[in-house]
Amino acid sequence: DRVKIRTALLSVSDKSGIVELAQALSAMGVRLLSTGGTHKAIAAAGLPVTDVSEVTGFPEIMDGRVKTLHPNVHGGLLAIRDDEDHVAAMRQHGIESIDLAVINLYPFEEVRAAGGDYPTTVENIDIGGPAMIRASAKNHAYVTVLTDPSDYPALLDALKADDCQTTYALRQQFAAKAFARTAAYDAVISNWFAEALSIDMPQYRAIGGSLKEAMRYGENPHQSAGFYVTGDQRPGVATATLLQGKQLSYNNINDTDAAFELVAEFPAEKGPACAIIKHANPCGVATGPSLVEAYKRALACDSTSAFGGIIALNQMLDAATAEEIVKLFTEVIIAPSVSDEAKAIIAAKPNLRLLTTGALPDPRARGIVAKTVSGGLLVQSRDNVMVEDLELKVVTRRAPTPTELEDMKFAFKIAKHVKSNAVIYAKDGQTAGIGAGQMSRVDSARIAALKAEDAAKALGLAEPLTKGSAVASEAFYPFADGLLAAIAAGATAVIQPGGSMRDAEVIAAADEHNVAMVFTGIRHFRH
Ligand code: 93A
Repeated sequence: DRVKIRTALLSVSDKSGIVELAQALSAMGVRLLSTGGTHKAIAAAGLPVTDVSEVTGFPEIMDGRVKTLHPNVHGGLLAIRDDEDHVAAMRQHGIESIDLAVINLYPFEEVRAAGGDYPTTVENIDIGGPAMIRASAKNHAYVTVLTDPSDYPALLDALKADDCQTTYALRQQFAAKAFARTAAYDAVISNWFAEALSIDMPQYRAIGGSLKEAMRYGENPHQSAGFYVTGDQRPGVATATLLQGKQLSYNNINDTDAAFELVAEFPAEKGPACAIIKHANPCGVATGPSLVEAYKRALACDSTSAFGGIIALNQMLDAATAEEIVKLFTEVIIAPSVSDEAKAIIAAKPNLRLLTTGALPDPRARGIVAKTVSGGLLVQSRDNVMVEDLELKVVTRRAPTPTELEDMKFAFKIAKHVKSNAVIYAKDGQTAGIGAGQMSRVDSARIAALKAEDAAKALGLAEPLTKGSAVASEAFYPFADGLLAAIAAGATAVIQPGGSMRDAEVIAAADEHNVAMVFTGIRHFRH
């Protein structure tokens, strides 16, 4: 199963390590073939290298669009070395075997991330590179394919240890990596089209991305994990800059995403907002006259759970807010930006991860979300509905007051980001209690009320903030019991999708308690 490397084709956009690799291969007697730029780099180091156009008998044409797309290259990569017909074809057409292909692709991902214009981005779709990678990987019985400069040392170690030969196992491993690379590359191209054309239909987009980083572990230490980026330029955890602190863990990334997507529901120009997240659910969300007030009000909702949480801010982290945040143990802060003063304050907590994104993502943007199921992926368009865009229908005798209406909308925005069943009490732009992830809506209502009572005790308030609050339910009340639990906690206004068989019963219960209720017509399941 061992194959001796006699001829290698090197064609790389990322030229890091290529000269050193070429040098080592050359020293072992390997004949080097190479494309224009790579050839130049290797030849400049004084190494013997043959231009691939000598192999093809064809110059590179069309600005390099066609340089390696030729039977002499692909025949050399694809030939089955011990098949009589293949060998005869090679002899007849003067095709020579290529045993090693070292290829990395046009930097489509980088050009896209840098905001390259449409024609530049298109020009960076590599055609010949993936073709050679796939040909080599298919023919891994004979051919070794390298697609990642970080694998060069491993290859050289193997060659040096074994008379310039690779084992089948190693070639298989590199082939697997090669197909992962070309699949990821094409997925990113597909994602780019989807974004450029505002497409979220699955039939027009491949699901996937390229590996940004392998993490030390997943949700639990015994699970392995990786962070794949789709290349979407949406400001958020995938494109953020880590200003300080350790690499984010799997759970950090998940929670930080939840936090930032939630706070993005509050545009900066409408005033400061803060969301604190634990285990992908908010434990407090608030707006405020200043950012520090918004933070304090968010924290007040459930300061116990906020310990070790993730904080998302909808505007620049300032010094006053930073001073408050460092008083409590926090895992991650994510914000569009940070002032120099605030940065210095956060620096006193070197383990606190600080991420900046440059901007807030657009909550109305199209996009997709996916989750795995056994043997498959479930994909859907993202929930990009905002309560401001909905026609709210008053269904009770009493209409909400303007203040109640504001609190209703605030609570419903948050309900969208809370695991079902979600019940959120809110008052004056501050969550009073959040009930998340219960199998029964009544339990979520009760838990949220209990949380509000605890908060009132902690804050020394005479009564919980649920008194006179608005309550949001992310899906309809199937029975009046969930609503009655909210009313018992002191809610005077209710926002919910409506659409239950028993809507009439639920409305009657609200009317009986002089509670104002609106239907949104839209639900926000989050399972
Ligand atoms: O333009 S291509 O799609 N057509 C080709 O025939 C081709 N052959 C290699 N791109 C092609 N390549 C790519 O060129 C490789 O994948 C590599 O990224 C790059 C190396 O070019 P150079 O050696 O000229 O820097």
